[in-house]
Amino acid sequence: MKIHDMPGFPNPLRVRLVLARKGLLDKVEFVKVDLPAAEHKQPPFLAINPTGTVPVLELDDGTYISECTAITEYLDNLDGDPVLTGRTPLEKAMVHMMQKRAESELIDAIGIYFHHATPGLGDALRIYKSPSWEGRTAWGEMHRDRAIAGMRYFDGVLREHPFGAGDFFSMADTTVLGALLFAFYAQIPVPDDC
Ligand code: GTS
Repeated sequence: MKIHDMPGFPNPLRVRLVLARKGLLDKVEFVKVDLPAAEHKQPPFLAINPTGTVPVLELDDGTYISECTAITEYLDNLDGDPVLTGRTPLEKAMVHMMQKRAESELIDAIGIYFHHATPGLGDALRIYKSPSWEGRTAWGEMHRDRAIAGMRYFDGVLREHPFGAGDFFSMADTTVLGALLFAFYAQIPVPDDC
């Protein structure tokens, strides 16, 4: 298997955490995609993932799987022991729900802020993002507040439970951790009281 990604970036981290948890790190080859140079927006990469994002999992039969959640489900079920996506119907539902909350209220909100209210990844990507970041778009700024609200939400969750979806480390936690790395990059500090 190959993972097309950029080391040290937040969404790639989500899948690298899964690979580590599943003991699969030595089963994959990492292929670096140069995001600041907009390699992921060029035709060769768009042919493997039309949404132009990393990470992408490439299987030995030539199948490409994008979206961290889909990659996680595939990797988690490979050995018939799905520890990250839940074993029972209730666990699966809780992981799905909390992962989605972590995605929309944290990592996606931070991404919108980073790409639309800050210089983001630089000039090569400008045409794919907000044209007026110098004005720090209100839409982008709004998502900073949304991300902070998301941090407060997960702070409350983690005061009640050891992990994001209950009492075991799951895909919801990989999304929260990726989001916190992204928040660090984007300079959105976690509130002191969290
Ligand atoms: N929903 C996607 C997933 O789950 O894989 C999000 C993937 C994503 O946004 N990846 C970022 C990307 O490729 C990389 S990261 O910086 O967020 O880690 N962004 C490229 C772009 O131009 O938006």
